Amino acid sequence: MSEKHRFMTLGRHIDEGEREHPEATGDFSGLLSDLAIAVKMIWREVSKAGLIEILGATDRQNDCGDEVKKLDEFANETIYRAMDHGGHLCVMASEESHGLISIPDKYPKGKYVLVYDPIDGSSNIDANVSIGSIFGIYRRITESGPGTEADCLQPGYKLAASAYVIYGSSTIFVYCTGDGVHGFTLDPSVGEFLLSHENMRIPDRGKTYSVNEGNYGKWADGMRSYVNYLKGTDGSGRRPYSSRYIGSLVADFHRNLLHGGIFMYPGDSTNPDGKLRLVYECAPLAHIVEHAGGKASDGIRRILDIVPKAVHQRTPFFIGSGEDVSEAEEFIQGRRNH
Ligand code: P6P
Repeated sequence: MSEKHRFMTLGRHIDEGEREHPEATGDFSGLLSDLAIAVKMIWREVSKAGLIEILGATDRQNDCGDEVKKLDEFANETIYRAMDHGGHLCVMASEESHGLISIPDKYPKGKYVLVYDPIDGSSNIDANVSIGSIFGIYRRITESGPGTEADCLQPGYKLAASAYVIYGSSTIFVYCTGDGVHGFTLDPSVGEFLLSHENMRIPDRGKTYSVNEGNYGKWADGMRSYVNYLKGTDGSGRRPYSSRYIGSLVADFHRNLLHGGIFMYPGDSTNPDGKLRLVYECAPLAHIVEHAGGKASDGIRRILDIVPKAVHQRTPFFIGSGEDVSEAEEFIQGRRNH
């Protein structure tokens, strides 16, 4: 890493990015900085989750039918409170909120939209497995006033920024504003995210695949053929891939982004659209992986081209190294069977 970047904080990186865009008003940088503060507050609770009464479940299910953990609720509230008064946003949408999240009347409405999964993989927190947060930021398409559903249902190629945080052995904030993908590792001793992964690029092909093979019996033939091909059990005699599945989307994605590979959550006979959510999980990660040289599709269409019809809409999801995702598409589409 260059000397200049040895102590590059997330805040400075955001500001330098703004200076490279003379038309920038500081609004976007302010939004990203507010988000970084919210993430640090979530990290503080996640890092103590085993020590204080924030583990366990609430008595609620979210709109996706998932059991709401206390940490989900805390993270959702923390992001909302950090972001609702800065004047950068006109509306928000979250996995943990049934409808749209309005900006209170007393606060100014901004020109951006925030869609987010506050804590993804929270069922893993009591097992001390890495979990994550996922964010997407759009420019509003309505003129003024409170944002609407149309502002939240934009295709992913219109994302102005995307980010994820992985709360693991270290906490890393990875973001993309269209000018490369950059990772910052939290130094708890100073409370700053420091640049640790500059210009992240995913290898064109990996050696690992991530999928819940417990669903094998429910998959379509193309999906089964592809996984058999990866495992070398299709008689091709090729060198098999290794299976790596944490069961925490951000953790599986982050590993594949660093080392190459493919993550898959396909549709199946009981859930034709799979489990993962297009707007606030798949599209932001697809934005990141494409800017890192990778690929993301639903098996047929580019994720970023899909126009959402509903905030909590699910989609089959194939994301990672470009050559691996393209190969998966050949099998899924029946253009190849070994
Ligand atoms: P399964 C966690 O609950 C999550 O939403 C993602 O983080 C993860 O990739 C997926 O679900 C795991 O789902 O059905 O394999 O347990």
